[in-house]
Amino acid sequence: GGESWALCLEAAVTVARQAGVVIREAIKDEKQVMLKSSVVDLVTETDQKVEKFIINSLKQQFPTHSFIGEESVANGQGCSLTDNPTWIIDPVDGTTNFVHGFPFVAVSIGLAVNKKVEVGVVYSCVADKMYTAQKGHGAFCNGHPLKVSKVTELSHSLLLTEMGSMRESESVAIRMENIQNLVCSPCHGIRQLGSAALNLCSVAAGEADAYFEFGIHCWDMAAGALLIEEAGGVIVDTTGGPFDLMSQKIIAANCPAMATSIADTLKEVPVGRDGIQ
Ligand code: LIP
Repeated sequence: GGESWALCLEAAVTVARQAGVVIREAIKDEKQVMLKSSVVDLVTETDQKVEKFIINSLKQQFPTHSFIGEESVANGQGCSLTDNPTWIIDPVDGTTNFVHGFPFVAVSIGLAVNKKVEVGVVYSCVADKMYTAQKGHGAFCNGHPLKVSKVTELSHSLLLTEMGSMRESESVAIRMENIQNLVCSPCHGIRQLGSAALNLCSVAAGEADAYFEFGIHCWDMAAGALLIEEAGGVIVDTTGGPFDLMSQKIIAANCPAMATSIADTLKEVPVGRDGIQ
């Protein structure tokens, strides 16, 4: 029931803050960079160490729960979302930023129950901003309530997106075309800051009006998607249809009209599906 998810929120905040301290210290140091799916898909010892720390800590408190962690999945562990309470964890969202010392990095922790996200925590480590949400209880940053912006016209919007780490020229070409069409639509501007989780927090906070991306993963968006909804925004698929956490794509917007305008403009980039080997 609601009571126990509040305890989970508390546990997630505590562990995210502890993880954030480690990341905030390590961002100043020399990093050993390793590669995952491509030469621009990076991982460091910090990602792996922090993920182990988060999972061990939550497992101790919630031994019956399931876990999906970005680096565990990269190491061959499962990524299947069942109805069992499942923690969906990105230890360092914005690993490329982390490697370069660009200060937009976050810990993202979501808890899905019956495949619906009940708890979401995103900790922006360098800025020391703790974003929290529990389904039905609102979204907050350092305890202050969040509210999406009131802009309804694409022509008045500030948008966020990312190129991601899929660099096959066909897929990059569609991404560039999407950006071109939105810029020419026109919109006020498009930004790419390198952290999907923090992009979602910015839309939840009303600092940007929408965010879209093709090629992200459930751990990048689980927590942030709840923050958007609890701040009064909407999450849909890039086609404008219902959002699917495992679909590797998302439009997060301040209002349905904004989401529709973006969906109508976007051309689909072929992506895979989380949870399929
Ligand atoms: C990354 C994101 C980045 C996005 C990528 C990727 P990671 O997460 O935050 O902004 O474009 O799709 O998922 O690998 O740094 O945790």
